[in-house]
Amino acid sequence: MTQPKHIAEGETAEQHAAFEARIQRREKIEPGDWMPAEYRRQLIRMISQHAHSEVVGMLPEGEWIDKAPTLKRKTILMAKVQDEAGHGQYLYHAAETLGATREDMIEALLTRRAKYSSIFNYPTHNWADVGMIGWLVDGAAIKNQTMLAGCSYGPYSRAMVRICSEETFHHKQGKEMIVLYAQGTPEQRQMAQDALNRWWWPALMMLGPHDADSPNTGVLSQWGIKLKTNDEVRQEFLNEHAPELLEAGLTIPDPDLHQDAAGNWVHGPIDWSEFWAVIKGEQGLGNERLATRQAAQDEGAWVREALEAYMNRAAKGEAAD
Ligand code: FAQ
Repeated sequence: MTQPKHIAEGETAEQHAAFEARIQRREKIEPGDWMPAEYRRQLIRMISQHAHSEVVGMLPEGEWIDKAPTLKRKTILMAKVQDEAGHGQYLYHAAETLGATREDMIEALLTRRAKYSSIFNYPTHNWADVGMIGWLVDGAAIKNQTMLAGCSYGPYSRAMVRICSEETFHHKQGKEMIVLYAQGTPEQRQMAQDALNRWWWPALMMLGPHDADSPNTGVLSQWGIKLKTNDEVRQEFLNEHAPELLEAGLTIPDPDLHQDAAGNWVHGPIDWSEFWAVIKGEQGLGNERLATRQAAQDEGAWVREALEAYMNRAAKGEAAD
């Protein structure tokens, strides 16, 4: 007899019904609680990919730390990049509560078994890209993550609360920087516009395929992991950011952009072939990003070995300095 969808071998319809009832009551699911295997698999997939995104996300902006125009901007950028490393750590820990191991997650990233956000495969060409990442990329991430802060899995939702408060600072510093440049010298205005021209479409894409093409949204919504669909989050992002960018005096690179009768901003067609090519590493910097992560993994091997040796000695009760 074939099992109904999402009921794995060894699971019963009664267990699923009790689990669904907890979701309906908006109870948080905690690590030791019974959960469907598919709920666990989906969470590990999504949380580990989120963790990889934070870690790979350090690379495009990290390149600009030693090129920042002032000490103030350098300090802000260093703090931001360091925050992303911390977010990666919280998220790897959240995935570990579900039984995923760090080694397997890193291996999945490096062998492309796991994805990370398409947005971080785009290059940073000028200093305003740093501001535009803060304004648009953190802006899109916050819309998504504020929603995930209400998700049904306790450790993920709690990690999101802290991450969102830090991302809010990132968003504000990016917006402040771009608004300043948009009102600055002709060269500064051009730099801000170039950055918008390059980051606008990738920022819309990073919120995922349209709902009709999103295979995971159905079950994620059913189990209270996603409280809004990809298109709903994209609409929120668009409604906030389109008028603010226009007010800053910038031109959004979409001739079809308009507001509908209900006041919602409507974008033109998204080039999803670019999105998939960027994810696969056929376009953009995917291969370079993974090579950089592989090098970091190789160069850090001695630290992991030293830690393991220390832990083994400590377990035997041998004193270690
Ligand atoms: N890039 O069925 P759906 C940040 C994949 S953090 C690559 O719609 P789902 C902070 C998706 O994995 C940014 N792949 O998937 C920061 C699936 O493939 P799979 C990351 C993508 O999960 C700021 C397939 O397409 N945020 O920016 C992308 O329901 C500045 C079908 O898609 C998170 O990860 C994409 N953009 O919805 C850091 C938040 N979109 O896995 C530094 C958590 C989709 O089946 C600087 N994740 N795919 O092989 C989520 O909310 C969801 O996973 C979505 C995708 C909304 C990303």
